[in-house]
Amino acid sequence: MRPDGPRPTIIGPDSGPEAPFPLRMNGKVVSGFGRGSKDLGIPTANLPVEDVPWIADAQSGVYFGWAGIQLPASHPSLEPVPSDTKAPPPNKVAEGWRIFPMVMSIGYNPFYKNTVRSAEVHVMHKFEKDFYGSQMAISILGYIRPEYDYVSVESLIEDIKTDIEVSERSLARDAWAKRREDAYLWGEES
Ligand code: ADP
Ligand code: RBF
Ligand code: MG
Repeated sequence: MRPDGPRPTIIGPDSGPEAPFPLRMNGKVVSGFGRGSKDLGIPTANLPVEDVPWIADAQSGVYFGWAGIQLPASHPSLEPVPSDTKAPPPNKVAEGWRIFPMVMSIGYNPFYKNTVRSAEVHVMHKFEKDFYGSQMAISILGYIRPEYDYVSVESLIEDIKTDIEVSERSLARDAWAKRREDAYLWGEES
């Protein structure tokens, strides 16, 4: 159960992410349990975990970092980006790649008692439409907290909203913001 008391408001040192981060994974967005948007009002893009070498050893919990998504040419959220944008570079922007801050959970959703480990990413951006099947690449830069069971769905939602704020604040620092220039985020293997 979630412990009482205040939570840290920022994660990690100002100098930037520390080992074992960044942890990276990519894949095509798949269907999840169908309750992120319905129960919580917080959609999560689920990624397959089968081929991620580090995932079995990763601590279950809430993480944050940057996400690259390749949106299809028909996607209504595919706004033009300024031509001097470095991340992604112009040729990758033309291929539909965009970068956003993200917060995610890796684990078993103890509130819902899942039996399989999942990796699900909430992207801090308002999308006009789903992007199931899109290629997504993420760079995880820090660990926020363990996953808890909660007394109510409202208290789970409240903690996720705090996770979003903590992530945005943490990523806003220069050494953390710079990590959006990681080529892994626009589909280049590393
Ligand atoms: P599922 O259980 O299938 O994962 P969700 O209710 O969690 O369903 O919704 C997730 C889907 O919503 C994602 O796969 C994606 O296509 C879409 N989506 C829309 N906005 C977002 C967002 N900001 N972050 C993550 N996914 C989003
Ligand atoms: N589920 C839990 O059972 N306990 C948690 O502490 C928890 N924290 C989460 C934090 C974030 C930032 C996100 C995006 C999800 C979290 N979830 C947690 C998962 C949530 O239950 C799940 O996204 C929905 O059930 C949809 O699959
Ligand atoms: Mg989901």
